Amino acid sequence: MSQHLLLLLVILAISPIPGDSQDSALSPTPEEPEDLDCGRPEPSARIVGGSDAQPGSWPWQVSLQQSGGHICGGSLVAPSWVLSAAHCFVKNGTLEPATEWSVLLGVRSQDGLLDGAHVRAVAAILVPDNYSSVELGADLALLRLASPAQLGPAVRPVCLPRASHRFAHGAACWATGWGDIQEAEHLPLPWVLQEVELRLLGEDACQCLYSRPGPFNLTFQLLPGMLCAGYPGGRRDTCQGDSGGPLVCEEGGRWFQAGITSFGFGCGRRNRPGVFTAVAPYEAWIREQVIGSEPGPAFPTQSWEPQSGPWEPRDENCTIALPECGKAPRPETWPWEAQVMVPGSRPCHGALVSESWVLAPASCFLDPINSDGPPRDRDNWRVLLPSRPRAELVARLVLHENASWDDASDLALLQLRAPVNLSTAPRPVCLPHPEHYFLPRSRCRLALWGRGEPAPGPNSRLEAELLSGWWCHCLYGRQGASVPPPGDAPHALCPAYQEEEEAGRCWNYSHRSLLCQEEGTWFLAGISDLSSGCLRPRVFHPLQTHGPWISHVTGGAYLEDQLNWDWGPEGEETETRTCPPHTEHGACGLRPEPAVMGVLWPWLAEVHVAGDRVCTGILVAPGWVLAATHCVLRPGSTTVPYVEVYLGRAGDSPLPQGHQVTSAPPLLCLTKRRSWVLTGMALPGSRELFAAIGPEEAWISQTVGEAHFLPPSGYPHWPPEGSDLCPPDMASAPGSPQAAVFLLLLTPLMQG
Ligand code: 4AZ
Repeated sequence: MSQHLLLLLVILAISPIPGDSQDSALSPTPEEPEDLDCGRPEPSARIVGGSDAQPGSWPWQVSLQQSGGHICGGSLVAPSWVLSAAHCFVKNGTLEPATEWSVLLGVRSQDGLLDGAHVRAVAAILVPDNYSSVELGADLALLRLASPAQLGPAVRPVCLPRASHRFAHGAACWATGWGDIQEAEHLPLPWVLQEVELRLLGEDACQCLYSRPGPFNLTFQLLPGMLCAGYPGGRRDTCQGDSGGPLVCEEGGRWFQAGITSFGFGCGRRNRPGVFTAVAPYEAWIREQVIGSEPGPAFPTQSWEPQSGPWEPRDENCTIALPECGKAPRPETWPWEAQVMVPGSRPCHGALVSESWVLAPASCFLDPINSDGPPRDRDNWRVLLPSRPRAELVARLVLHENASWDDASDLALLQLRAPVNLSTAPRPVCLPHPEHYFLPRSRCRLALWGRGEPAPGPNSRLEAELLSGWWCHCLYGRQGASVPPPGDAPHALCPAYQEEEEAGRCWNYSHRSLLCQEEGTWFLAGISDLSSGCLRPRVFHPLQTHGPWISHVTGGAYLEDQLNWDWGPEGEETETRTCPPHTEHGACGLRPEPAVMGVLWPWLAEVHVAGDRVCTGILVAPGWVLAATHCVLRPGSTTVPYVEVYLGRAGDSPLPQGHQVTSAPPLLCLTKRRSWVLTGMALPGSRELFAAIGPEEAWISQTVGEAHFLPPSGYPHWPPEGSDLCPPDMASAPGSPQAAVFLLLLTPLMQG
């Protein structure tokens, strides 16, 4: 503060006697006699990435309130008139009554009123006839106050631009408001007015950014009467609650309102600048509404001659900011890989999510005996990052509030004592926004997470492919549960991957993270504690639900918009679905769509009989495989030979030499609800004739207990035309031969 005063005195001392030029810039121009002084804060006197405004610096800023709560911003343009956004007042196509609103003037902090602060009732709300929704423009409103505002140091009107006014592209302007400071994060107490410097973007530059699909695969057409301000790299922006507030630019010592905060895709996102209603094109509409009002708003002429010609330097037309996160030059080394070294325990693997923060499982730091708090010797903790000469010190540990009882929230954030310079390495991983939809078949990898150990061999960074959301949800979900559509956070992510063949048993490492790639950029998509034993596929908890918490704690993690919306030939999978019937062990008859990584038919079993014959079995319950009698028994023989059953590899590994395939595959049919039903077993020696399985229901149920039979209503509908599955006359024909089947009870076979 003292420095500022000093600077002011020096300038006054050395500036020439106040000259004509300065005076003319500050006073009303001759063509426009103004009786209302505008756009000048007293000289002494939801924004994302902004800072607290000084008292009195934005004296036209008002808060529009309903029932005593802040809803939108606005700007005082004349003693009895406030300019704001139409969408603040129009709900479901109808204008809300003016009596519900009040206007708070002359405030900086919403919880305590300063000198000059006062409230006015609203007499009328005026909205252009052609306003319908924010994306279609004309998002402005004029509020006539029930009585004029008291002008003073804390309450002054802003200048409005004439229709001919041109604001230079690239000009540094300011947005102000009490809106959210990040997506889904309100301005904290004491609600001090926020200000942020934003650059005006040219129409072409803005249209170019919004032509690239954003959240929900949306693009947006910028219309006349709109303008954009912000940065291709994002981070500084307006947000929810700032709507209706002003975007002002200083010209010739006066502040002109260039825009009204209207909307945007999210807040502070890369390549998603804020969209504002341009004020200048609405000069005529504003003048028409305030006719007869004395004094009305001031429209001073622009103090400099707008040059003719394009406003936009050519090379600025389409500057797309590239992601700063998630780039890995070689997938063998992750530049965000962080190892947290806590004395006395094994290293804990986490991921760098910003210059100063590492995300890791909270379970690494929770003391199982003294669960009240994390270990106290944090001074001795170290974080190892790639390409850093020395280990980093840890300043703070923030545990997720549900960390100790919810595996999906087993997360902690560690703040480094000093931020690291981001380069090729270390570089943070990208985090998904809550609405991110990782497409089925996304290319992913499993990485070390928590107190994991590198898997032996070349598979230590396992490749994986994401299975469809429907399949994953239903496999572990409930019968009849509805599957979250793209855009709603999924409950689970299921990657398919090949475990090391020779192990034959599942990993015993504790945790893994799931990294998925979109257009060459890696996202941290999920985490898993792999506690689901040997179940395949293992479920990963999606990280996207934690984006807001991570943003809140770190204030600057790299959340990145979805980069890929290419569904491929399978088409969009947007229809809401419900899950098919379940056994107590999960869904039966579900087949991943599209088929991936060899798990084409997850219930198929290779039944090896007496070391040389092979036939197909069907997993009908955990521990039970159904096979045709003729496959297991030799004709005329009644002794059961030595039988081995291989699960989860049907068809994807070559058979050993000298084996013969004994029977045709069983007949499966697809039901309306997309589960597959075992309908028939091949008859001996035939590839076309099947014996119906239905009559065996009672026997199978009794023996197995847990097998699931579909009720008759769930019975197969015939697959689409052109499909050669399930010939109806054979599968359902009355009098078809009865299936002769064996049920094989499985016992685990240990491999050397
Ligand atoms: C809103 O919801 C809103 N980042 C306002 C501005 C922006 C986004 C949303 C621009 O009021």
